[in-house]
Amino acid sequence: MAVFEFNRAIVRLPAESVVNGLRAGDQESPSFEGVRREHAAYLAALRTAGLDLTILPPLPDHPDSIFVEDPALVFPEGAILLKPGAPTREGEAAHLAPALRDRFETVLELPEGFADGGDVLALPDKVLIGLSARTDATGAAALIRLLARLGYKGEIAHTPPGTLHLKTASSLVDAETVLATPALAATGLFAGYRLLLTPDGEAGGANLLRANGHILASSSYPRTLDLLAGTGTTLLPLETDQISRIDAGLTCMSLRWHAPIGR
Ligand code: CIR
Repeated sequence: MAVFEFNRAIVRLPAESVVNGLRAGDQESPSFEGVRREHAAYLAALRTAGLDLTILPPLPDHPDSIFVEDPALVFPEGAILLKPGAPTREGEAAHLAPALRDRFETVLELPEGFADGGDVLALPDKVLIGLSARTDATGAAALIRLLARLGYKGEIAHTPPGTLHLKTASSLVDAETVLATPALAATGLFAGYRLLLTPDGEAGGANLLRANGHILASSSYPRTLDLLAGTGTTLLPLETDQISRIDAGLTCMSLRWHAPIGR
């Protein structure tokens, strides 16, 4: 499966309420201007990587709604509306549904349980689904059945305690290589893949976005950027200081897929 060749993405502009976004710790809130600046740079980087963007309007009643990756999954074969595991994010999938139905002939819906898109890592040979505080076993099992309808093999993964999402701690770098935190890599999850480990103190750098020949990566983790310099991709370092205050990284702000020419 082609997992980082994309020509389309859906994103959503931040509302001012983004400053109240969920966070597991007691970090200071981001500023709206700061989030807007980081988000704008992110959209520019997606365009640089060759993606055509659909930009949805802000949703003031949903502070975390810029993180469109969590309420849905998209593949060339179809989309899946999920049930985010945080109660305050429950309404977000319904707001994404019209844009997905316009763009995909097949839009499936998770029938039971909870699953966040941030827990779903598509690898070339399978789709990993991390169990977390947001994704439960019922949701993961239901998701595996839906993935099979789209032609994908889903597999459950166990994420270390305290990890928000599977993709907080791991990312696909190329068809054979995964970047992961040492704690997640130690679970043996990525057997068969070449592993790059985030350096000490840089676990936050594990979330990056490979898109075509580009990698969008956080500029807060210089040694992780050094590791990626040898990957033959064009690095696009982005500031994440503001969004990281509400536990967000670079994958979560877009839904990306490869659409056939003309669609
Ligand atoms: C949340 O806790 O749901 C948001 N503040 C951050 C979501 C980040 N999503 C992601 O990494 N996929």
